[in-house]
Amino acid sequence: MIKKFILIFIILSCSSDSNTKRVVVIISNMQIPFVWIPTGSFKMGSNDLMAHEDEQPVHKIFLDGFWMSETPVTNIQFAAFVNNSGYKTTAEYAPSLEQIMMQLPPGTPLPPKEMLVPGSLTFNNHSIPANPYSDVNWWEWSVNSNWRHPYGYNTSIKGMDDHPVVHISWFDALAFSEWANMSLPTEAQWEYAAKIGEDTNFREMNIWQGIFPIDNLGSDGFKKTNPVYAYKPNKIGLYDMAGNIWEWVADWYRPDTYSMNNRRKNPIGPFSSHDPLEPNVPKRVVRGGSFLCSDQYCAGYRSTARMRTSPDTSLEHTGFRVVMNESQMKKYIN
Ligand SMILES: [Ca+2]
Repeated sequence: MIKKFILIFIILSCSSDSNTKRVVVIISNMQIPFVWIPTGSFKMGSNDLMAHEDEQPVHKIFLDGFWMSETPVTNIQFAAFVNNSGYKTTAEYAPSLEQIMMQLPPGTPLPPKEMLVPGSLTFNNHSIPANPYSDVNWWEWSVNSNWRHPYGYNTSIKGMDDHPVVHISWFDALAFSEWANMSLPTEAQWEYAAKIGEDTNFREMNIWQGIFPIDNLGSDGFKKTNPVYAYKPNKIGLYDMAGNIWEWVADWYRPDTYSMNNRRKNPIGPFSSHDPLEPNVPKRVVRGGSFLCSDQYCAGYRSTARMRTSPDTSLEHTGFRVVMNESQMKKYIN
């Protein structure tokens, strides 16, 4: 598997003041920088005023050290994967009627034919302010939108090599990570990396300013995604752990995950999903918030905030990053 790659392992930096270890792995002539997240423990979840019930109870977790990609996977990195493997993303296939109906409550009328074509979900500006109890839907089915064409077939990612890849389903993220002999972070790994590096620059991130979802003021410099090195890293050297895009993690979503047994060390999450709001739809967790998160609405950029999405859903604000344990990294060294 690994032999198909051109492998080079470079240690770029090892800063004595921050103890940050950073390496760059090259796969198929594409670079992925990684940061070492040291073995340790942390308190997962939050009792803050803004915390939701699914962020509780706060509980102590022990994690073995791991390598985490310094940034979300970018367009140029994902392109290397696609060019090497011929992989087609979920959004590039027409969904079957069966796939759609599986996710809808029994008795739902058949969807119109225009739904059964390749496409993805894009954000649609609205004229009605949102609140957590509103049923305003700001997502629309965008025919022929996918990671190469984020807003329909006539749009492209030209000039966006260093933006995070989006319109990525959980299956797409998993396919990339398996191709590269890497993994998706567990939810615990993701939160640990976010908290251990939680920084003084908390407000320096790409989220939504203005009334959501009406006025996207872009006063942080970006109305959509940002290049992954546009903002400062957190204290451990990771970029975009808050804002920019939601990031898939490996775990199934359940609101009561933190009350489950066997969460003391290296937890991998529940074995199945349950979302009380959509019990027919299995969902995986996404973390980190996106350029669509506002202070008034989701505040999903908080390091403990949890969101969930069906694994075959792709959206213009969702991508991923990857991790490796020590043995996975050793395969690149040897
Ligand atoms: Ca913004």
